[in-house]
Amino acid sequence: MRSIAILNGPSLNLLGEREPHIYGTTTLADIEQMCRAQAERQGLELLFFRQSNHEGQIIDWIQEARGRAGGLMINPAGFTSTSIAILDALKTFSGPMIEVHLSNIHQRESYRHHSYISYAATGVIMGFGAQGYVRAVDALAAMLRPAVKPHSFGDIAHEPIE
Ligand code: DHK
Repeated sequence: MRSIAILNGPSLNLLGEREPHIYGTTTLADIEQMCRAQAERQGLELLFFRQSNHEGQIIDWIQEARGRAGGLMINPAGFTSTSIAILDALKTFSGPMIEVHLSNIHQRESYRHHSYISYAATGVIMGFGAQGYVRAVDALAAMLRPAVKPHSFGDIAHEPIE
């Protein structure tokens, strides 16, 4: 399935005004536009881009993504270090999954260093600000690309170099 879903956790609706020295000045609406543009460039359908301050709502959306989206991106925000419930929901999603953080959580307070989400995530992108979301779209696109069988197209680029 060449489709992805993107979820955002608590207080990310305030991006742009919330601690801009840490999270930058790009708003969540800007990030959504960046992700939509990148998904289109990558030939991916962006099923939904959503944000909630409520743990149960995020879990419901993860369950909605099951069977509909091929890949998932999540910035769990403050739920990163607390939510076994979100981890359990993510474990029911079988496709590639990228955990994104705007900031480098390992440079910050020690209580932010542990991520329950990482137990389920295929990979983690952190510290690149809004660009991290765009790079995560690229990573999902690469993982959702149909595998190319070497030499199957008779394409010179696939010929072995002797
Ligand atoms: C966002 C938050 O809201 C924090 O709770 C996390 C994450 C870091 C981010 O960098 O995107 O600790």
